[in-house]
Amino acid sequence: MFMQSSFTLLLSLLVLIGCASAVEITVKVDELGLQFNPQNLTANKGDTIKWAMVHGKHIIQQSDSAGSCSNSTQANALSSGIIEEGSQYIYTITQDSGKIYYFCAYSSHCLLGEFGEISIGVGPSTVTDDAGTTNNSSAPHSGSDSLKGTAKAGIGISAVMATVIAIGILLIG
Ligand SMILES: [Cu+2]
Repeated sequence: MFMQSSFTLLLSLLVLIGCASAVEITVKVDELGLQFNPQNLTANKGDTIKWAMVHGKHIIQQSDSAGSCSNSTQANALSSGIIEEGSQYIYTITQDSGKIYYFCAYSSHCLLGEFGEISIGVGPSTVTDDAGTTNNSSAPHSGSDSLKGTAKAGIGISAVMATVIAIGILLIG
């Protein structure tokens, strides 16, 4: 009886981890100048992207190509309207794959380098902390930001799995 319920508990935990994989990814806007940090990130369906306006006001606007400062021609293109300093814009990824290119449509921000892109369904989601800090704050422009974040996510999931398996073995044993 005890063994059976322990095993059920273990299975439930494993299922729970599998389902609870959607994450929130924080992009800091205009923290170190007119740019998104991280600029390039990896996400998966169900994840939420949270753009946090650190300084100034900005508009998150989808485009149709990398680095473009022109609005996307898609009917349902992502478009935040003006988001004030200290506020956030949250968007949930609804597609399984592909890319979302975006830029800041406020004033001439995009021409000054404020654009970014989201790659969907190509690997683990980029990991950021609550404040949106990546592990590589000394090089916010570099593409290695998202790589480090991705590696961290993999280690995090492995650690959780190992812990659950260890608890399961203890309960069953
Ligand atoms: Cu802007």
